[in-house]
Amino acid sequence: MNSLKVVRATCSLDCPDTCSLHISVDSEGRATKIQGDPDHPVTRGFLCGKVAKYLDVVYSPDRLLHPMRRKAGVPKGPIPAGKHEDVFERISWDEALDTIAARLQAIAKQYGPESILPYSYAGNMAVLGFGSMDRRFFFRVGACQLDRTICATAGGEALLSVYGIKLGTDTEHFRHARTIIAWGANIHGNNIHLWPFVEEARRNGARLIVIDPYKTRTASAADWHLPILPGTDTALALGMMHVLIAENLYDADYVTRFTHGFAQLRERVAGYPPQRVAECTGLPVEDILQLAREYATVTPAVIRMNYGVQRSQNGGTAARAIAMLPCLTGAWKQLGGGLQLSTSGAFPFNRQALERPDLAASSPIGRPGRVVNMSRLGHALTELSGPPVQAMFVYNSNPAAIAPNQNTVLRGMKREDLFTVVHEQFFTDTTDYADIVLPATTFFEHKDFQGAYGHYYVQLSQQAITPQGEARSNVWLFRQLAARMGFTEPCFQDTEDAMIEQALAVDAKDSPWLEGVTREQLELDYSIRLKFPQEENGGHFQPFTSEAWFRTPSGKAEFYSETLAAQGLDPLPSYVQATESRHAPLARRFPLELLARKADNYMNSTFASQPGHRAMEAKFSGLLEMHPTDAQAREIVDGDRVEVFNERGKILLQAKVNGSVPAGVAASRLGWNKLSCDGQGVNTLTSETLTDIGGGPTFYSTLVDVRKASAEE
Ligand SMILES: Nc1nc2c(c(=O)[nH]1)N[C@H]1C(S)=C(S)[C@@H](COP(=O)(O)OP(=O)(O)OC[C@H]3O[C@@H](n4cnc5c(=O)[nH]c(N)nc54)[C@H](O)[C@@H]3O)O[C@H]1N2
Ligand SMILES: Nc1nc2c(c(=O)[nH]1)N[C@H]1C(S)=C(S)[C@@H](COP(=O)(O)OP(=O)(O)OC[C@H]3O[C@@H](n4cnc5c(=O)[nH]c(N)nc54)[C@H](O)[C@@H]3O)O[C@H]1N2
Ligand code: SF4
Ligand SMILES: [Mo]
Repeated sequence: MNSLKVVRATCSLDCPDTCSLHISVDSEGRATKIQGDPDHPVTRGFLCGKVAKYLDVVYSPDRLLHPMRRKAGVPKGPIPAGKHEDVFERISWDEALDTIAARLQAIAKQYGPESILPYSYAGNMAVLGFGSMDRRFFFRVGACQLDRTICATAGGEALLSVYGIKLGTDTEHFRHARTIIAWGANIHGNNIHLWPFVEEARRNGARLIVIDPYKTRTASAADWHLPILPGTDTALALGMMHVLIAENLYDADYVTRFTHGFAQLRERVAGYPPQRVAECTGLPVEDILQLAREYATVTPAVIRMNYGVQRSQNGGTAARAIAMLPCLTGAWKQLGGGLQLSTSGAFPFNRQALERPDLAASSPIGRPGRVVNMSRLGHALTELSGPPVQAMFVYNSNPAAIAPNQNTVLRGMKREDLFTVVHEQFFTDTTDYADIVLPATTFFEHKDFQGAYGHYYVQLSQQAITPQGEARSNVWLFRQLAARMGFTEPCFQDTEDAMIEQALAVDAKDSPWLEGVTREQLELDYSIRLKFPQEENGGHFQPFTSEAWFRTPSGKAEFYSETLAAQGLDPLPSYVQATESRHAPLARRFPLELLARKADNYMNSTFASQPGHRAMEAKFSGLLEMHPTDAQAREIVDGDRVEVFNERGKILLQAKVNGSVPAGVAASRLGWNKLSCDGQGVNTLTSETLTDIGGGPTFYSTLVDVRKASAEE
């Protein structure tokens, strides 16, 4: 194949690694190869198994390639594979845009613009694709503001409450650590580009410790796996602090200079002796002692916390407590020590310029619309009044599969009086409920740029090929729709390049590390490391080593948070059991704690319909992983068909009785509803309960019971 050029792009999937890519394009304009950039310090020339297969996705025969409209009288609901033509008829882009504009205008007139709900997340995580022209459009309409909580707000708020900024240990510095704790972090499954640094550290004698109720690929490869009971991390972190303080293993110098509220913390952790913590967490006393001692003495010690910890009811507090640990030991002082949850706070792009909230003043209501939490979509579509939601506009997301409390979500999406538009690459579970479907581009087919939440590089993504069929980007779509709605503000005509420049036009005071990062420079270099002044002076990027790093009210790391107290929350972490956990009253009816997990070979629900990805995931899809004790108690054997149920619904799975979960815990994985044996996804079982901090979802606080399925099922 005569590859004529190599286009430099960036993977825009929702992944901390944000890989820098080389896409080879032949003389016919067809992409022939995708590779990781060999010179990028984090990508290091390799890709995850999911995106190594991305050409199959771009050129899939199943791509949604033209705008379509639901045929008159065809009810909303699951469409059997290959039957889309029976439900939808092809229309032109002109007709689609005119129809949408007319319907949105009519709905806004009748019910008010706040009856229009945008629904998007990070199917596309690049800066423009994630949120730019779309935000301008919905502010100008006066639509609901979507609170984008579905992933990371509990942990994000927790980190902010301690440090005031979302920064962490540099991925590239993990190689210097001697103790690495993966805490609710499936590094090998979800964050594979951290793995080579972990391995390098281990070659130099480091130990990898995994704290996760599930035996992940990471846990299997670790030196030590602590299978903690779900939702009990706060107790473990406080127990470790108890030991650190009792045995004088903390760094008094760091604590005095850089922390706030140590006296109160000391008092609080006194209530968490190892014996009590062992009862909460299911871990032996000796392990808790050893973990604390090893963490404090085998240094540099770094914690890779990921968002698994905060997907439970008290997950905000748990993330907060874990985030405090390196402030007690002073781990930040050593190169390779510290903690990483997210690096995203290092990239404060100019969101005001991108999103233009000021446009809301020109909307019919003269202000930004009401706020709707995306983690309570079921509630929003079935119960919200004043006004009810009458139109939903979905892009970058597959809510029919990924949102909690699925039966309620689907009952809402089935409403014939709800006007639903879905902009998608594929016919997903969500397009099955659409009135209009619109074809979306992949990152091969549009230009964008990106920061990251797992490294410190800003990257450009060039368009590699012309869009397939009539696919169009998110930016293009909302630019066109704005014109049809008669919005005359010049910002609705901005080009991609202009918007990249606007995003990078930042105040040095707010965004010191973006200084000198321009579109022109990105066009030359593709990937630019943030400008950390320490590195320019020959030193290293080591956050939280002086007072200047902290952006909290006290200017220090806050063990005690007056801000949380003012919100009526506990200013210090304390362990509270979830409403859906093993010792809660509800456990008498539904005694098993379900981990409604992500799949290793999909990206949330993305790729779940791709044959190559399905083959990689086949060993796990449709399974309920169980402990032998729980299986025996229900006379279930490996391979049995089982019904998993709670008050919200039931799903059919196949029992896998293995050693991957502790007794009392079960696990299943996210995928497409319509590709499961009963058409129901794992989120049938999850609830709309929100986290203690940050209003996030609680996928990992779910109680269920299991029984053998009857023969006819
Ligand atoms: N292969 C793959 N990669 C992905 C994704 C994917 O779907 N597939 N999703 C992407 C997305 S959206 C995100 S947000 C990132 C980050 O994704 P993560 O937040 O790392 O993902 P999870 O797998 O939800 O959680 C990590 C681990 O936390 C564990 N866990 C669950 N409950 C608890 C608990 O109470 N305590 C502790 N200690 N651990 C717990 C889970 O068993 C899991 O192994 O990954 C991204 N990368
Ligand atoms: N049970 C359970 N549920 C979960 C989770 C879990 O761990 N367990 N994880 C949660 C988390 S962390 C997250 S982040 C959410 C993720 O939820 P979503 O953000 O909805 O992610 P995906 O399921 O990957 O769906 C993204 C969709 O966007 C489409 N897309 C991609 N690029 C573009 C584009 O440029 N334009 C448009 N218009 N569409 C595009 C893709 O085809 C895909 O169908 O799921 C949450 N749901
Ligand atoms: S999904 Fe993550 S690991 Fe895979 S190519 Fe994209 S950024 Fe890299
Ligand atoms: Mo996520």
